[in-house]
Amino acid sequence: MVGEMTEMTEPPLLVAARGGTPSRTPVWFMRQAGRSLPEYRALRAGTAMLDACFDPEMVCEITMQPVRRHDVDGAILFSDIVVPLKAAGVDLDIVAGTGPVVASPVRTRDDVAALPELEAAHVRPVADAIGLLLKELGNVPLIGFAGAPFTLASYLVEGGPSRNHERTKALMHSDPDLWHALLAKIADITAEFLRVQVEAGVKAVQLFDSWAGALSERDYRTFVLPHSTRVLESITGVPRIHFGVGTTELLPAMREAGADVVGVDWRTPLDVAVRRMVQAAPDLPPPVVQGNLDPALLFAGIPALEREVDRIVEEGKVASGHIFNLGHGVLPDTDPDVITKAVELVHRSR
Ligand code: 1CP
Repeated sequence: MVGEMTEMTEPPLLVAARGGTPSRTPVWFMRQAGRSLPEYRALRAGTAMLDACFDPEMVCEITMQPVRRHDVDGAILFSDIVVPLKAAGVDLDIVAGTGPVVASPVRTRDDVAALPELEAAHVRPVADAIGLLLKELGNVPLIGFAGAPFTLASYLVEGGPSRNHERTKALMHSDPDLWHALLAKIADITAEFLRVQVEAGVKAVQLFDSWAGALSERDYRTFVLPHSTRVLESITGVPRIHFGVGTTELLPAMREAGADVVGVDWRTPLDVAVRRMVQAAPDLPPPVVQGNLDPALLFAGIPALEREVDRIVEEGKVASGHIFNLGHGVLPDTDPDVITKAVELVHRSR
């Protein structure tokens, strides 16, 4: 009886994440909070991004805004991948229009040795925000997240956003020992940040390795996979989503890292993505996938959007479960009403 009750009320996102059959296709959008919404811009006016991330009431309100508007099946915690670095004491800022900028890039043995450790107390405001959110969200699951070691290393080594990640790749290949020491330290920070979020009550976590697609599969396996694996394996009790952009070649390896759900960008059709992962691991059931509408399609008009949603839902059927999402984050100029419409279309599709 208790089991039946739990089954009945388990949110579609969590049912899909464990490979069950949800009552409707669950959908949420990466960067649904804090990008395209006028109510977000109004609330954030006059507050620096990182100050907002350490203000529990503001984090709670910004996280709730897209949930109220769009009827999405998941809430993504409003934060940023550099929050745990900042909290631990790394001198960095998020510059509007640019992104994270690190005051002293990390490139030498001394720089790596000087990287601080993250303690739970450093990110207490994030845990407090999660506490507030659990009271507001009802049955909608809260998704916590962190940046994966490679993507965070890229910001630390380059000193900011980078197109080619040349200093990062140079460090990786010229001094592998130093590289692994750096990634091990970041993995500790990431694992602790996720542990705090799970303990505070998030119902799923996503590891964002946004820039992993810049790597060959060989380099990914040698220099990144062991560290992302350690992070994902440290998380127990909630589903783990593993996402990157441009990762067509990396999907089997990203699954191997210990993901319950593999995020797929818009370049690879979901059925092709699933087939690749099944071929690489024929003894496992097909994976659960998340994705993969091209964020630009939210500008293409409703008929085109509807066709794409139907195609993606259909292609997702070969997976063990499908959480609908974009293939990357919501673009800043997206019309919020189109996002609401996309959610409706996903929920209506079958
Ligand atoms: O839905 C949400 O918006 C939730 C909050 C969220 C998330 C999940 C933010 C707020 N950032 C992130 C993750 C994040 N941050 C990623 C991984 C996801 C992705 O690939 O999009 C990355 C790579 C970052 C780094 C970052 N932070 C960038 C990208 C820079 C680059 O290298 O191109 C930027 C612009 C930021 C700042 C940022 N983060 C979030 C917001 C709302 C903003 C803009 C703040 C401002 O400029 O005032």
